[in-house]
Amino acid sequence: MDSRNQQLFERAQRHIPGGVNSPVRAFRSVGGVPRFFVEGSGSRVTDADGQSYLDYVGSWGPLILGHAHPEVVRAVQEAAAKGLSFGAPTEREVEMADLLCDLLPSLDMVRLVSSGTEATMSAIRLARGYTGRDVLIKFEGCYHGHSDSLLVKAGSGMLTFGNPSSGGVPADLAQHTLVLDYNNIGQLENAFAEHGARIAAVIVEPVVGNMNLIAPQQAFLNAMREQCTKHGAVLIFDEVMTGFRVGPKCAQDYYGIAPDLTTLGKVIGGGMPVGAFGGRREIMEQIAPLGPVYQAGTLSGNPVAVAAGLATLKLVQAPGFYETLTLRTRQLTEGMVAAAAKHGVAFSAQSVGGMFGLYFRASCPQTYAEVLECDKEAFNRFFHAMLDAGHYFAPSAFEAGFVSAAHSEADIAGTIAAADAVFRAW
Ligand code: KE4
Repeated sequence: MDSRNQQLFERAQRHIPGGVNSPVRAFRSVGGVPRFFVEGSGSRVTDADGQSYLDYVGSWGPLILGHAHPEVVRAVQEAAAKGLSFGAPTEREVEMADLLCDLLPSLDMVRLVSSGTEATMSAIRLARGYTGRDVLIKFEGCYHGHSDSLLVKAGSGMLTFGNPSSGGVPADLAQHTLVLDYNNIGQLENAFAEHGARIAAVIVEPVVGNMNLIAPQQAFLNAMREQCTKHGAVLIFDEVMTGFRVGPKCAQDYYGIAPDLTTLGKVIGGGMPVGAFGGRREIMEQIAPLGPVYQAGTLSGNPVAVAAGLATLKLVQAPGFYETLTLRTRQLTEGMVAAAAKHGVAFSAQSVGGMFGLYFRASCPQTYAEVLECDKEAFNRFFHAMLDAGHYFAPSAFEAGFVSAAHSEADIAGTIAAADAVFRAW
C-alpha cells in the first residue's frame, strides 16, 4: 500500500507542475518521495504518514523561532480577526518600517513587498533607475530569486556577459548581467576596471546559502564596497536569507559593511509572506510615488503577515537569543564533523550564526568550483539515512540548513547521535 506521502505526491502531479509549488521541494536532487507536512511544532514537523522529524529546513529560514510559536500565532490570529487586507496603509507597516530602520543603520527608508524575489527585483530596478546604468554584477552559485535579470549564467570565457540560465529569459536582457566568481577579488576589480562606468549594481549574498553555505572572505566584501563606492555603483546586500539569521543586525553588521541597499525576507515575515528592500534615502526616494522608478503590490505590507514578522523580530531581540542560536548551530556542525572523523568519512561542516553547511569533502569549500567537488551522491545517501532516522535536512546538496531557537541541546545531541550511526555504517 502506497504511503500517504506517495498518494498525495501522485495526486499533486496531476494539476501542479512537478507536484510542488517550488522546484526544490520535489526531491529531484536527492530522489525519493517528498514529505507532505501536516503540522509543525517547535523544532519538529510531522508528515502525512504521521512520521515526525527534527526540522533543519525551517521553511528555508523563516522559522527561526521554531514552528507555531504561540506568540506569533496569537499575533496572526488577532490581526486576522480585524481583517485580512485593506490595500491601504496600516499602522503596523509603519511600526515595521521604523523597527527595520532602527535595527539596520544602513536603512534610511524601506519598502515592504511579499517575497524575496520581489525585493531583489525591485532593488535592481531601483539601482538601475538611480544610476541610469544597465549592468548588474552577480556571482555564480548565488541565488536572489527568480526575476529575469538574475536567471543568468556566466558567459563563456572571462568577463563576458551572461546567457540565460532559464527558459523564457531574453538573451538581450541576460547580456546586461555579468556573472563573476564568489570570493574572487581580482576578477571583481578587473570587471570594474573594464566596465565600471556602466555598472549599476553589484548584488551579493553576504553569506551564501544557495550553493550550500559559503562564507565570504572579509577582503572580498571590503573590495566590493570599495569598488562600488569608487565607481558609483549600488552595493546591494541580499539578506533575504542572512537577515536576522546570522545575528541581530544581519550580515552587514557581522562583517562591518554598509551596503547602499539591502533586501530582506524570510525571518522578517516569521513564516508569512513578507519581503523588503531599503537603504539610503537618496536612492529610496527614486521609488514611486516619490520618484520615477515604479514598484507596487496588492498585498505589500499585508497586516496579518506583518503581524507575524513584528512578533518574530521582537522575540529575536531578546538578550542572548543569537548567542544561544549560534552555540546550538555550532554544536551541531562540530558534533557531526567529530562523528565523521571517528568513522573515517570525508566530511566537513561550518556555521555562521543560525545557518550551516554540510559538505562531503575533506574541507569546507570557499568557492563555487570547490562546492562542485563535494560528493553529491554521498550527500544524497546521508540525506535519506537521516530522513529515515527522523532528521529532515534540505533535500539538496546545494542548500544551507537552519537551526531554530526551539532546537534544544537534546535535539542537537540526538541528531549528532543519528549522524554517528549513519557514519558508523558508511
Ligand atoms: P523568495 O522569492 O523565495 O521569497 O526569495 C528569493 C530569495 C532571494 N534571496 C536569497 C538569498 C534567497 O535565499 C531566496 C530564496 N531562498 C530559497 C532557498 N534556497 C527559497 C526556497 C525555494 O526556492 O523554494
